[in-house]
Amino acid sequence: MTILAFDLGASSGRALLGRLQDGKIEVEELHRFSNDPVQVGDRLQWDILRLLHELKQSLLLVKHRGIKLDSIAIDSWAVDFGLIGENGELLGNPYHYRDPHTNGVMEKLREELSDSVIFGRTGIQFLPFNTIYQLAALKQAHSPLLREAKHFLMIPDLLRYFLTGEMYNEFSNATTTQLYNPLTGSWDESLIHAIGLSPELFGEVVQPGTRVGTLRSSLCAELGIDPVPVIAVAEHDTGAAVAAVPALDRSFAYLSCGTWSLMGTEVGEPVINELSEQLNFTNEGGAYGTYRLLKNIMGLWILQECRRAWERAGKSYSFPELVKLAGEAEPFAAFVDPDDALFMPPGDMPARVAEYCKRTGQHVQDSVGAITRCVLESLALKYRFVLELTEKLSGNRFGGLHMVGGGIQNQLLCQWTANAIGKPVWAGPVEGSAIGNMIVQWIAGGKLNDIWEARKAIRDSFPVDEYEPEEKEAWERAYAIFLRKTGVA
Ligand code: ADP
Ligand code: LRH
Repeated sequence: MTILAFDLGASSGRALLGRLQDGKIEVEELHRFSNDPVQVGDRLQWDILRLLHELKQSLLLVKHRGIKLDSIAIDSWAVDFGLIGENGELLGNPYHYRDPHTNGVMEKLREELSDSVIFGRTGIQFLPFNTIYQLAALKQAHSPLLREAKHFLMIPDLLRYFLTGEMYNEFSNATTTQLYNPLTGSWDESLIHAIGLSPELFGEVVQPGTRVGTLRSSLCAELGIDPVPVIAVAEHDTGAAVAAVPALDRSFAYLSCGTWSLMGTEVGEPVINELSEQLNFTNEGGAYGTYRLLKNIMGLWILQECRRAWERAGKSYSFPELVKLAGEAEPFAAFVDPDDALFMPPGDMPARVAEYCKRTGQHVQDSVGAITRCVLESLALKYRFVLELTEKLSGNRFGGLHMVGGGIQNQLLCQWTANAIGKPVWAGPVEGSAIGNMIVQWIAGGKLNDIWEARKAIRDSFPVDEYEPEEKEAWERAYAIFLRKTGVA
């Protein structure tokens, strides 16, 4: 009984095999590949066909191993999409959410429609790259894509369509568009009209756990494989990651730590009120009637871009090397607000960190260790800030923080997070999204009863590393300086 999870993050994709026996989960990494966006002239786009190629390579690896699959599912980063034309073909490469074509679009639409209308109808935080602003940007630019488009598919919907030939919009990802109304349980036609589009573009929304097709016969013939059922899971990677948090308590705080840091708590229904709007929290849909009351924090993207900048300058560092250098650098020398707009687009991130510090009357040394330390300490301190907001908004006090995702391999960041929040951090599993993808496949296949049984199985199957807070006073003082220097409030 083997299943396959494709988990596509903004920095890398992976195919993992999963097996479940006697309440224990075993995962095996079958294939890992980088996910490299491509700059084409002024546009930043995803190389979607390469991703499809990597999915096919994974299916071939399964075949060569002689493994019979029970089901397959895909999850990926949110908000991005492809448009399908009349003849069923993809129109153009999907834009990357960091493409600058959305610059200024959110601000304009917020003015026209008002925040309380947009947030009240969707419960989704204002982020400049939300799908609604990407589509509005295309509309304003009179994009020929929109003139020809017949179907709107989010990235996993699109790849799933390539694999099965069937088109569905999966719920967890649909909510991240800021065009889905969780109160009516359907696409919000008034918002769709407000950006000048037709609701017909948007298809049937299916819940995580729905069987949405089988590998199409042409693909099976091309690869020489048997048809396999394809399941729609919580196809938003953050939804999948939170489903995999091995919490014992029903009220828990999490940090999904990868390219982005997504921090919040799980709730039974969307929290749409003045405070959540004012704090710009989001209510993303999850599996089995759950919502993620959370906030995006810029995350390890900043470090990924620093690493790329150093690489362009001819100096290559692995993440463990960067962590080591950060550990040797001077503590609390300078702080940035990771969520400053300066850090959103790709570019020379070390220079931007230095620019931010200069602008706020600080100085960061021009060394790899100093810059990495500044970024990681600032992230840990921002986590404290957002955790406190989560407590305020949810009315819960959390005994600690669950961390999942690739970023937990950075043990220094886990320890500094524990230090900053003054509470224990429970780190694991690393492959949260892929495991969350798998448990929905198993629940759909009747192998697990529900998400709580699944969370117990995860807890019993994967190590969780505990980090106790240290150097509390030094971090308390650092937090006060962080707030003062960055103006985070
Ligand atoms: P995404 O799914 O968004 O592509 P991941 O969950 O794979 O991201 O996490 C990627 C991040 O994890 C990297 O940007 C890096 O900061 C961190 N990371 C990965 N491997 C290591 C490692 N060996 N040591 C420290 N940090 C790591
Ligand atoms: C994390 C993530 C996050 C979104 C962003 C676009 O991979 O899905 O939840 O906000 O990518």
